[in-house]
Amino acid sequence: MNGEPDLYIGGSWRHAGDGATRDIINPADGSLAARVDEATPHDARDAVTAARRVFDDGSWAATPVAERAALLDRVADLLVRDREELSLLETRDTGKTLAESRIDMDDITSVFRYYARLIAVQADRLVDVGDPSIISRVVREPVGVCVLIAPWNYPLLQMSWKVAPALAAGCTMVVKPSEVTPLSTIAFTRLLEEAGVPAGVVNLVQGSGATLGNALTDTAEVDFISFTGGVATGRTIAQVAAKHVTKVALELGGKNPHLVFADIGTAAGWDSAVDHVLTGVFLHSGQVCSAGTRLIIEESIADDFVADLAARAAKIRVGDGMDPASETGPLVSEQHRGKVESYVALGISEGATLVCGGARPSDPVLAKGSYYLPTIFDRCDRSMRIVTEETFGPILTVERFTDESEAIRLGNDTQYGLAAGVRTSDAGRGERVVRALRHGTVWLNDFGYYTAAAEWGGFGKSGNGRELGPTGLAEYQETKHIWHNVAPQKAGWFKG
Ligand code: TXE
Repeated sequence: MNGEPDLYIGGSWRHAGDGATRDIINPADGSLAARVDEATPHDARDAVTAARRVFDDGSWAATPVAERAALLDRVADLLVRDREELSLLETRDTGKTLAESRIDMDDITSVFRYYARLIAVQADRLVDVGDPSIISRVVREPVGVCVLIAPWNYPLLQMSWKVAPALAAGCTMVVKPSEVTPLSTIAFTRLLEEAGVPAGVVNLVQGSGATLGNALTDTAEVDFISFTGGVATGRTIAQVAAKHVTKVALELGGKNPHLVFADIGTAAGWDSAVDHVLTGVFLHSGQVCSAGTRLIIEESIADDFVADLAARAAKIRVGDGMDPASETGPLVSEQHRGKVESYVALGISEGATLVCGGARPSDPVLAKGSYYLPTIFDRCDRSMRIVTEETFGPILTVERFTDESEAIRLGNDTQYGLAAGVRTSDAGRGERVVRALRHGTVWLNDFGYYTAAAEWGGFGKSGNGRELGPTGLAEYQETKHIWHNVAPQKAGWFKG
């Protein structure tokens, strides 16, 4: 970063093989946030080979779990120490508010602590085969060399969901952050080195996915690819991986419904529902894979609810994430703002009713950044691409229903299935609806929360595999059944 080497391969820091660099832009004002090394495919292949070599020598996988757990705890301690520095980098790189970056860092710390605890207590499973001379047990072993590819919306958070269980399991890995937002991952890799991660266990390359993708994925040296990003890239990675029958886990975003029933009841219930719908979609300017971008609301309350939402949305303070007064920051890049603007134009042309937003902020102070106003489209339906496609921006669409079954049908009528929210004061209805929704996470009378101990991932085109929780560790492990006969006899099948 800024002259220091940024690629970490086989335990050494180095510049890109061809000396290339990339300018990282601060989306809050278009300024240069940092200049970083841009890896070549050759660098990426070196990183994979380094990870392979270290995995194959067996020493890391053979490290006692107590030592690996202690290492994860040391990483967590250093994350606490460097919380502010990492948060500032994350905000400068992504544009998200500093308050959000600090929450990210706390969450990352808890992910490392969680996997330190989980790996320390994970036990082999004994299987009773009904024969006292047979010891049958199922053990867990590291899956091998992992390629971990993260996106730009939660750069270090998404990466930590992969790195922590991979380290806990005893894997080696190549880490590739998004080329748009590599800064926190570079700093984090230095932190891993300081914590004592052995050379070659974690290798870092950054650069364009299109350029490095094949070197990282089209190879038999890799055992597992964990990817978070867009559907198109996920599909490409899965296709390339299939050539080598490489295991793949994909988290590919969502188009997440938030179902609001008329029985939300009291004034407090109403205010809480408005507040959660608002936060669920406009936090981080909608650049959240689980953002509640589709409000699906009971017809009888829709007009009043949308009016309240629009009034609140218009008051959201959009601004530089470094300014404590800002409630949400810019979009991650000019290019991404262009995509969001094209979706707004599409929504208008498709006949949706623009209720608020639909423009850049007029404040001249924000003119140099990639800002966009919270935007609501009412009177939407499933024929509109604005309702079916992930815009990944601050855009809420509103659809209306008249009964519970229609609400469920609309909530499930998506190619994705990452997350959904339900608001009702009727507990029975709440339980019925959450069970009927085909999404990886469903919040009932809440929205957006997660914990390191519970699985995260999607149904449908939101991907496959799970992160976090025990399953998030199992992804990085192979199971092996060991059948040990302590009193061998003849097999006795062939008589000759
Ligand atoms: O993501 P990409 P993009 C969605 C969101 C967004 C869209 C596209 O809708 O508008 O995806 O975003 C690396 N082989 N999400 O284009 O390309 C790339 O370098 C290997 C949802 O920015 O999927 C980066 O590190 N890697 C999402 C990572 O893939 C490749 C979060 C993600 O980039 C590659 C972000 C290749 N061929 C966007 N091509 C979520 N699930 O939360 C690219 N990459």
